[in-house]
Amino acid sequence: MTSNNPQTREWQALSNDHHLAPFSDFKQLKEKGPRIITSAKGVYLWDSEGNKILDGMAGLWCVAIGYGRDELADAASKQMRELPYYNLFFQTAHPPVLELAKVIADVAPEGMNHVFFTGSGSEGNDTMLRMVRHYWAIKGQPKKKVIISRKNGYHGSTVAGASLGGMTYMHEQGDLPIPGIVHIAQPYWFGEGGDMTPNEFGIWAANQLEEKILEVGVDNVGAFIAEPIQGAGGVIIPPDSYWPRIKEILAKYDILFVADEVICGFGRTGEWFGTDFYDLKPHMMTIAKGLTSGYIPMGGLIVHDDVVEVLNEGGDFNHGFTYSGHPVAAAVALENIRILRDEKIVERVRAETAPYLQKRLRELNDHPLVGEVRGVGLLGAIELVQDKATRKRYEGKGVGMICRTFCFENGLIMRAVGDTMIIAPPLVITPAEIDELVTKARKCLDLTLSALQG
Ligand code: PXG
Repeated sequence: MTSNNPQTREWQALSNDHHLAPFSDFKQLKEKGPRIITSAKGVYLWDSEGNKILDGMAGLWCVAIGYGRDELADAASKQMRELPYYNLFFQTAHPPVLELAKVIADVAPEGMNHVFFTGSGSEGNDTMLRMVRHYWAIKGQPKKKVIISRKNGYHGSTVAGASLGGMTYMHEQGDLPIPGIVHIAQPYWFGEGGDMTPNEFGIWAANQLEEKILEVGVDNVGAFIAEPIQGAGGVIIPPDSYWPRIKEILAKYDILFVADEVICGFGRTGEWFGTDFYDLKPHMMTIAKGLTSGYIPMGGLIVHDDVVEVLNEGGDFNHGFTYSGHPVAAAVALENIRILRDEKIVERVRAETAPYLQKRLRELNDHPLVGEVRGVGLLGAIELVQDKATRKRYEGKGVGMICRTFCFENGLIMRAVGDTMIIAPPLVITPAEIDELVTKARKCLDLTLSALQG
């Protein structure tokens, strides 16, 4: 992005000279220069050029209560003055982390009453891997080490997180996955369902779990991890048949089920957790993002009482981070959850804004470029295709990136995962703002189609 604004150019020069950005082509970013986001309020961002942009991605799926809530800033400032830091190692604790653990247990599904805090979702999943293996070792089954995960799932960017994730382009860098992590097919009917109906494909995809358990040997399998709805993989909503069949398989074999709730958690589906939405019964749930609305980094692992009972017999769990349960992050999370509850934001998503967004988004089905619109809660995906009937893509054209660029230029952040456009706006988005989002999305689809034809 070339700019005539000297301030923008100065920041871009700093980026060139000193900054290495996540998930970026460093050289290409130097040539283009990053867009500089300078402020935000509600569902809107402003960049250093003065553009106002509707943030259809809630930052990176995290800003649940919207930008600019003073209450969170005040909670952080108060906690920083009172107790800016203390650790939870060596048998100490502090009030905010204890109060937060209780509040999370209040909103979490039944039996999910204990929380191990981390600094991020990736660290939450690293914690999960070590805790699962520790759990089975305590139970006298130390061979149950293997974690089954899914292709194109996302579980973070640490060594364990990226290994658990099923992103091949991440595995290619750094010899991943690490041993003891295996992947099965994802329930992505639109992309991989072939001639099967969605429900036939859902059963097929779920059965891959059973096949993998039998192939690895149930005595070697510790856990299955999955996002209730894959986020970074492209807002993959499983066919209706998928989760019920997975539940049957999980009930049949003696393994743990870990729900990665980093995106679905804290209201995204219109329920507090994705596991509530699909009525799943996890043993552990990874959380982050919506826990603090992204105002400050924090993640964790919610653990079921049955698992904790076993862990209680295992002596020291030799694991933890300097910033596990950081008091300032805990104070911010407490205030964030207070707002979610007091303002009935999750209820509003369920009753009002999710049905409205889903209805309005589906109007885009009539667009010539659109092969499918799907969504749940405040999650949505729009598949861009050359041929609706056969679900054939525009090969090699980078249609998703073309559309994403038009969105940016027209004041809307909508992400592209390949040729799938995805949205996950702040949970406080209003019906009028949803209208604006859909109007802008349609305009950008039109511009993309014209660019392809021109
Ligand atoms: N699990 C899930 C389901 C996630 O979406 C993580 C774990 C890792 O969380 P941390 O806090 O360590 O980043 C995530 C993170 C994308 C994108 O491209 C998504 C995430 C992170 C970065 C990029 O959509 N999700």
